[in-house]
Amino acid sequence: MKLYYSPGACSLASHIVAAEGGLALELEKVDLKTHTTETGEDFTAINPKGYVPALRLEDGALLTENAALLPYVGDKAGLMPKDGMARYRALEWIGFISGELHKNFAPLFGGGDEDAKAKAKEKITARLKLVEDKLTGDYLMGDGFSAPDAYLYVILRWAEKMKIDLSASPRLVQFKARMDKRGGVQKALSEEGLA
Ligand SMILES: N[C@@H](CCC(=O)N[C@@H](CS)C(=O)NCC(=O)O)C(=O)O
Repeated sequence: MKLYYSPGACSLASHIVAAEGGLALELEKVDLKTHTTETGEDFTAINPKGYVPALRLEDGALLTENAALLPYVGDKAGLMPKDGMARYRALEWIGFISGELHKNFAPLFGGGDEDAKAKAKEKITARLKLVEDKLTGDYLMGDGFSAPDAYLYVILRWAEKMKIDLSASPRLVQFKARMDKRGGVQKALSEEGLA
């Protein structure tokens, strides 16, 4: 499998899951400004959506969208609940993180005006508090790490970078510190040149 990624972007989540599961993963960095990959390919010819993550599968097909990659890589890594209600809960987390957290960073990363940025920060803070209230174990699905945790971790890295106030969410702060120490997280960060 080959992951098209940009350092620290949402593609880091699937990268972490693969690293945590010990999966062999080829990496190709994408410059999101020029839409060129590190081997000089036109990324829009590879993925017409123009954004990461994109995963080249063993059969040559391309899979996109965090909501598809995280369960896919998670299943291969044994880090996604296989069936029953737990699987739907994990998908519920991935959907929430994608639609309600990730998307709200757009004004902060995309050069929105000050008002839009302040509103986005307010929304993200409130939605992270919802996660805080549900986080009763060490990880989103309880005591063990699973694929949605990697996505939440990426969001918390962004929140830190954007100086989003997490004082009302101490369990999330502890979760981030717990994730920072995991071997797969450190491996993925180092492979992306972030540690
Ligand atoms: N709907 C996509 C969104 C992915 C996304 O927002 N990717 C960002 C990096 S975190 C990106 O590549 N942005 C560059 C662009 O949109 O041109 C998904 O969930 O996979």
